[in-house]
Amino acid sequence: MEGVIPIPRELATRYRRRGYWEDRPLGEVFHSCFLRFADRLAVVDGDQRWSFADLGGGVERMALNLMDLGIGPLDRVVVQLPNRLDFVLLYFALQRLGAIPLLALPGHREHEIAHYVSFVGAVGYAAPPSYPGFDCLELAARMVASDPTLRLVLVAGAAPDQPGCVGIRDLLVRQPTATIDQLRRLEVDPDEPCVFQLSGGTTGIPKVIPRTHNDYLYNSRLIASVNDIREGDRLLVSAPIGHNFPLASPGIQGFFLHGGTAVMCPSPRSGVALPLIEREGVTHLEIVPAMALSWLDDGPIPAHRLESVRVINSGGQKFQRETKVRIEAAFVGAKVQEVFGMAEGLLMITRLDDPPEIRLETVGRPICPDDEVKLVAEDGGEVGWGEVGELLCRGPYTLRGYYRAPEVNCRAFTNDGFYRSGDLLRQHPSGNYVVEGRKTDLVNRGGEKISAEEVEEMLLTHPLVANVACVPIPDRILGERMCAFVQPPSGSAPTLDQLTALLTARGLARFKHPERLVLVGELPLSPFGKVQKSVLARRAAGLVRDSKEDFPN
Ligand code: J2J
Repeated sequence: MEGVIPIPRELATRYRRRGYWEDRPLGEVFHSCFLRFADRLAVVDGDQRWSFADLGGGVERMALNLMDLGIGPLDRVVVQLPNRLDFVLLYFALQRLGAIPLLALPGHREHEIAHYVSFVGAVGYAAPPSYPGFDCLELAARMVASDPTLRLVLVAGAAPDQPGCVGIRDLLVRQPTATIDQLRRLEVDPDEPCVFQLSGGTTGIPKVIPRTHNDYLYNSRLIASVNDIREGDRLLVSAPIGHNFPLASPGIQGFFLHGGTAVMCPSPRSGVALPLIEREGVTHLEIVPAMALSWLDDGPIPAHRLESVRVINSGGQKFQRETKVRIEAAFVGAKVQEVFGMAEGLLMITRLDDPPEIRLETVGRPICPDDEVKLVAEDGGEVGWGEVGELLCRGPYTLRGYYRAPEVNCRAFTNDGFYRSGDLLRQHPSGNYVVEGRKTDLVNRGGEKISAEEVEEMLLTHPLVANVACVPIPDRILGERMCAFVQPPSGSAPTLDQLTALLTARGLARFKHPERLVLVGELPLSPFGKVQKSVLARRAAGLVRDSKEDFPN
């Protein structure tokens, strides 16, 4: 596909020879899975309980109806659905067709959605009628009117009377005219992208990550194989389902490959998640540290019967050892298994049989023997054993370039195709890795990455902002929030509310808004005239300590 950089032939041959790449489209593999585990429970969503037979039937019917609507291989559909059964049905139906879902987040707003729709040339947009404070259908109507490529709006629940709108559930009841034979004859190339993930990138709006059928299936198969998934196991899907972690690492893909059940959790809050774990006998959690911290904060976790939980996968953000110990004490019998992952590909994970100290202190090690990992210094040379360096990686499920982003790719990849992660790691004496920090200019808010540059660009358009630099400010629960250091023009200064109003009017996702404003006469500059963000980050950290400020969650 134009705009996608393939893995070079020699490496591809090696990955095939070693059996990593199966050359089967994802839709076909999961179709077999649904048949194989037909009588097991696949999805729990509130009162709805779907077996794999139900799911397989639903996915097939939906795929046929989408075919009637003209969706086929390589068509892009921007999917912005919550953690509900509709997502699962639509995702696997699109896979069956070889179409490419771009997985947006429920928190995204017009700025992000409109960009992704036009950037990838989407033919469809799937969303609920609205999210709090955001009318998805109104945006859809405007996008359909202005974008000749976008022609289909797939709405969770019943279809409203609006041009181009179809209810996702209607696709289960309509009688399709396309046939299963036609579906089977669709040519889906497993080297093509099966999904577009979004980067936690640092340059402007997050970049689009093409993951191929071959690499994405391998990703899920391999990480599921070290996740102790047994017959009857159940995964709580509590982070936004489109994220690489709950979708594929191992996520619902990894669980379905083993006939396990996905329990849809509509909110990560303890009041929702803990009763659901108890009711459904959940065995595996996938959480970001902020979730663990807020559950511990909310009160006595042992008030719930949670002994069904065996594995707590945590990723997305640095997880303090002490919090791991506290969460293991609250979930008696469960082990924290840390995942260091990225939508770009590489996965490291601690092994459940690693000695406890190693499991608690490190983020694990890569999952594939052909994951090539280097830690490098500023000059590009590898650092000595045990020293901190930037993580570079390539391998059978790591991208070689962002979609249609040649300039960014020149910076984000080495000439020999290693992805520069921006993460600073060191190797632990055990051989596992430890995360020490990052080089990149982003804020990690409860696992959600926010590009400082994207927000700064927008803030600079405010008349009361002469210059601005956004940096992380530490937060007890979320890890980090965004703090904007603003240099106003002489004589007047903006308030945080005024800046928030601008960002809201520009349609920027709410989770990206700075939550703290510091006015400065001048931003600190390096001798080369670059804003010294490290100085500002230290000041921001100092502000928290001085005021003992505790942000509301
Ligand atoms: C510290 N930082 C971490 C960890 C990711 C599984 C788990 C997480 C993600 C994810 C994912 C970290 N400790 N354990 O896709 O499949 C930070 C690093 C990394 C960035 C990637 C998965 N685990 N990180 O978080 O694409 O900085 O993926 O480069 O959202 O999160 O972010 P993202």
